[in-house]
Amino acid sequence: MATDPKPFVIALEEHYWDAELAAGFKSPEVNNRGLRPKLDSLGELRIDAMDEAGIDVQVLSHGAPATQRLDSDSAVALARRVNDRLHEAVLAHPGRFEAFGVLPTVDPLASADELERVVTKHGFKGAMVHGLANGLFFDDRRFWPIYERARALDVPLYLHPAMPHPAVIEAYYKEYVKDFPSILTAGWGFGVETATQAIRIVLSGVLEAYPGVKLILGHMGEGLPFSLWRIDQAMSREGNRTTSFREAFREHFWITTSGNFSTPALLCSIMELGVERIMFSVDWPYVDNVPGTEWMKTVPLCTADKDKILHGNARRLLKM
Ligand code: GRE
Ligand code: ZN
Repeated sequence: MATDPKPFVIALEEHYWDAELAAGFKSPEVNNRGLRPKLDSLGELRIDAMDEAGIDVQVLSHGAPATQRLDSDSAVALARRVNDRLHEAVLAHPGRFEAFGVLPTVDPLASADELERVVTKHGFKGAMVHGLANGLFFDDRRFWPIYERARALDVPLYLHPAMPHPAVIEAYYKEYVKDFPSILTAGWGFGVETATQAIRIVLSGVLEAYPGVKLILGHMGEGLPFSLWRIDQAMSREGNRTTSFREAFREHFWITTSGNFSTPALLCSIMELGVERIMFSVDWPYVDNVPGTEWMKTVPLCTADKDKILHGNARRLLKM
């Protein structure tokens, strides 16, 4: 019996660490799990792990918090160096890597210019921002020039989580951090804060100001597809400004499967957003590649829909 040919696979939440930028990072998760060699690799180790799982292309992005906790003027020059080195890695492995850049969000206008530089000069596919930018949610008006430029360039901004705000850790999580450190990250804290970030962006008016803005959420939309009906219904109740949350979310957001290989969550997301809005990703090296591509073989979708998720939607959104 003929077996299906291996599908072409693009994954777009795949992290690395730049040695200079990451020199100041403290990540118990990376240390405890021995992830550093994988994060450091932009060559053989990484490509072997892609090949083992049948992943053809990784769209590379820096690991959290990337450049979102830099608070001095030197952030602009550092972000440029990080992006230039990433560009070298992409050039060194033709066909295997693409890139999302880092932005020095402490300076929003310089961030807009850096986005334009990496897209037009380096061929980057957009940029990723990680969690709160020095304590500010990304809907803050100071960041709107970044949305304006992303729209002008027609590239997406990927909203990735980072360590939650210290006041949130103190109020919500601290008793559990010692025994369950992942409550702060992939276990819960990351998703709640990033979903909040997305909700605030929809409510802020930035999407009406720049109607073509395209945003990506990882982790199967950080729970928002499951909650979309309820958020939309509640935001439409008397006393709220008139808005269609659901419509705005469906128009501006794409989601990836990074770190969330759940068939029920995928089917819910398809029902809420449509299969065109969902793109395969792993979240390597925080999550292993093989369980991701093996999971996709089991999802109850036709080949045409799987192909959209595995490569077609990414090709269209990222113009690959
Ligand atoms: C992730 O990208 O998923 C991630 C981090 C940092 C810690 C844990 C984690 O970037 O899952
Ligand atoms: Zn990630």
